[in-house]
Amino acid sequence: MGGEVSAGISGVATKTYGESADGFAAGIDDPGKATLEKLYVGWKTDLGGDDFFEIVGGDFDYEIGTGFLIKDGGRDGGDRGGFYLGARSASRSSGLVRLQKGELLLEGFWLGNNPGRGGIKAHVGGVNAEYDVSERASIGATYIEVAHFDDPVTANTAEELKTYDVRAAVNVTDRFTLSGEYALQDGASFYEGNGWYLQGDYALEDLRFEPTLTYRYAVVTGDDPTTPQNEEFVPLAYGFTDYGQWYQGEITGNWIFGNSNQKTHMIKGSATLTDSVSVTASWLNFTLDEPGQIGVSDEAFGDEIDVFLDWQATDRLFLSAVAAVMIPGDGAEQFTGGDKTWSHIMFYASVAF
Ligand SMILES: [Ca+2]
Ligand SMILES: [Ca+2]
Repeated sequence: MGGEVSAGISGVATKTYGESADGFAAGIDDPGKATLEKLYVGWKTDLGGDDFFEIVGGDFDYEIGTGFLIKDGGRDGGDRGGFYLGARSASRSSGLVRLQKGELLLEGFWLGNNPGRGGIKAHVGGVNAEYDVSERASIGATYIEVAHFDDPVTANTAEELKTYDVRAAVNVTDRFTLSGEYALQDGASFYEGNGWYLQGDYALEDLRFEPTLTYRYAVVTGDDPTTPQNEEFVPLAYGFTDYGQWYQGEITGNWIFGNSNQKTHMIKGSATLTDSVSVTASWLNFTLDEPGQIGVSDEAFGDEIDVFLDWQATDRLFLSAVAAVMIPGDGAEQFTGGDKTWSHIMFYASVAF
């Protein structure tokens, strides 16, 4: 049986000047670090048509679906700096087997995280299946089990955390796509979290600027402090696959919430102004699922408005500008003890070479 061998290596160096805003580098001035990112070998064999079998081992990128559960295995920020850039995503000491047979994709994975200083190393194992029901509909299901922690205290319960996930996407019409996902967690007679979302996308492709409108409602549960079980959704290794997904809100998603204890409405519009310039604007409304988890009584957390302008200036130069405001609700005011509107303006440049 013939096959094709692949291999890759890459590194990441980041530095934040002054104090890091992520709050995980307290006491460290100018945090920064160079780390190995990808280092893998793989083998893939063609099984005819679009079918293949593939095996990969080492440190590599892996994502499932929209990145709601698994996308980013690499810790950014803390002693490494560069929190917002999120340059690290590869998992460590990992393995993947993948079989595409007709409309069915089957994957088995063993993934290790890449924690920063003081972080805990863990592995998860699981299986993922995706199936194209028709040209217009696809379904997926994933099982993930936390398998190994290097920290005995955390391992005590966390090694029994199990996540069961199902998802589907349907092109209801040529313009309208409905998608959703539901993840249930249990294990150790302790975990009782769940996370889900339902999203509709409406593409006005025949209009000028080809605008797309999106509405999404997402729930990731919080812990009720009056019960011994942990009802908080454990967000695993979610990552960025689009604006608001899965950093929900530039301010709220990056700096406040880690994809748990929130119920979020999002309305998002995006448009392609020219071949190289696009604009995206979103409004997000946040409600706490369990205000008691963060010691407040009001569930209203706030509203956020984000505007993104992206410009592929040349083949190699990509520029982006972000403006965001977060208007805190009563719950956020109780949590922070302040009532000021938070704002954030950011410019981003990336050069590919
Ligand atoms: Ca990362
Ligand atoms: Ca509880």
